Amino acid sequence: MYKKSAATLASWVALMAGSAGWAYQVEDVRVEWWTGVGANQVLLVVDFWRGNGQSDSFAFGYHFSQSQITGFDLLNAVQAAGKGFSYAQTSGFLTDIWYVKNGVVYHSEGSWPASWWKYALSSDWGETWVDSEYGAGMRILYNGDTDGWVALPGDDWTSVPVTPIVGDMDCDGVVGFGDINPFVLALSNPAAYVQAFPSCSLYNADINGDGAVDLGDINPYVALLQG
Ligand SMILES: [Ca+2]
Ligand SMILES: [Ca+2]
Repeated sequence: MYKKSAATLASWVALMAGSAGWAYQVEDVRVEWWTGVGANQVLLVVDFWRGNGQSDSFAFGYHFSQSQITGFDLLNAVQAAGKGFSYAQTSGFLTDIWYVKNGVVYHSEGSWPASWWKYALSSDWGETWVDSEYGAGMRILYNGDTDGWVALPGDDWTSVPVTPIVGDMDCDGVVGFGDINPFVLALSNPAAYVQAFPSCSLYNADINGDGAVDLGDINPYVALLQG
């Protein structure tokens, strides 16, 4: 069954080979869940770092109706959703972020000078970042903006958050031919996948976004490659 699926996927990807100019759309990002109501949408990307791959990066979506929000408004809204995300701050400086998913607790503490949370801003859904020049209370987000937090060692001033991408199974930042075999491996033998791609996230194979990686993700993956 897996071989057949892989062959089907390969044929779809062959069709799309040659298409160039891949730029992140909001649909490309593996968003844990959305909260809020309104026509405007922004993303919060949290990278717990551990080598800066996708394995411990998560994105959260927020809908709102007001014209603008602050970085802290976004953090508070995602925390208020009560779905496993929480953070702590002292005097306006973010110190800790936690995320609990499927019983696994992701947590990083910024404890200067050993470690710190960098605040980065994006206007292309987390494909490219600029370091924020101000704190989350002064940062203003509009529809289409993305905020990112990445936990860094104290001597790292340059790394930026890694945005988790749906279907990017070799975590090179794009979805393409090279992702098919890792996708099949992730479904058929998750432990072997994690061992082979330690900096990647098994959850990138959760194409239908139901929290599980299983056979139900095959058809959505074909559709994703097709689209
Ligand atoms: Ca890829
Ligand atoms: Ca799934």
